[in-house]
Amino acid sequence: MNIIEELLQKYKKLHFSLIDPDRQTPEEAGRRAKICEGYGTNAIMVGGSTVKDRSIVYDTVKVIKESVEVPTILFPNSADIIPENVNHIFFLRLLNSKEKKYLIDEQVRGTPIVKKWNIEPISTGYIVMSTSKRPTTIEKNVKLHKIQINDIEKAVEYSVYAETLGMFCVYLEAGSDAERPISNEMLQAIRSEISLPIIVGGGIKNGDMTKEKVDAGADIIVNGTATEGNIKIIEEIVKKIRLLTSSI
Ligand code: 1GP
Repeated sequence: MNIIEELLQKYKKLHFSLIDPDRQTPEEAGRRAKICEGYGTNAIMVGGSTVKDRSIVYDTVKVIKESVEVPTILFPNSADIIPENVNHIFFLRLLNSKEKKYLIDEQVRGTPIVKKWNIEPISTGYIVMSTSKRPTTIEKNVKLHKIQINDIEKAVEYSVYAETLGMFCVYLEAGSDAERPISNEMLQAIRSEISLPIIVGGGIKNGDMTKEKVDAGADIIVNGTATEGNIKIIEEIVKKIRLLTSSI
């Protein structure tokens, strides 16, 4: 069992807090991770679309691991930032990327590093949705086969592809600080076609949105922006997830 299977078995639905090493000192990252852990988050993800400096990632992972007991999982944007001190990595393939780099090249470069340091890879079909007028950072940085908010069939196709390929989970990404998260209709359609764990992130701003996504089929909710600002939202969101899980 990988770390996410273990957590899902124990808690049924999960919350992950994403910390971008570029946005604060490692000490501050550790402090924020500890607050999120206090609210009941199940794992700390470390990563961001722009971080390039591997040593910052190393230091951030180090302080977070010293600060919290929940697992720390790397959420990389390239093979260059994989540090040897992380125990788990989202081994991502950005399925709707037009760039070979995000489909295979970074993964091939990352494999020997992951092997050498014995980092647990979590094979993830990463699907980036375009839900909002204002393009998100990832939409600006990667050439995508666009999946608009109503392109339900396309989103289902990519998700079923991930399952067919034998990936462990799909991560449905609306982009950091998206104006809107992925739609409930799209999520329900994907849920009805695949049995993989579904991670949903981007633009989830409160408990009500969280309930909608969990009801529509999400297994894991990710918050990033909230860790940098109104961190209290994470308390509300985790409480909602726990409440929903208690009735499963
Ligand atoms: C981004 O899905 C994450 O990769 C989190 O998004 O910053 O909108 O919470 P937010």
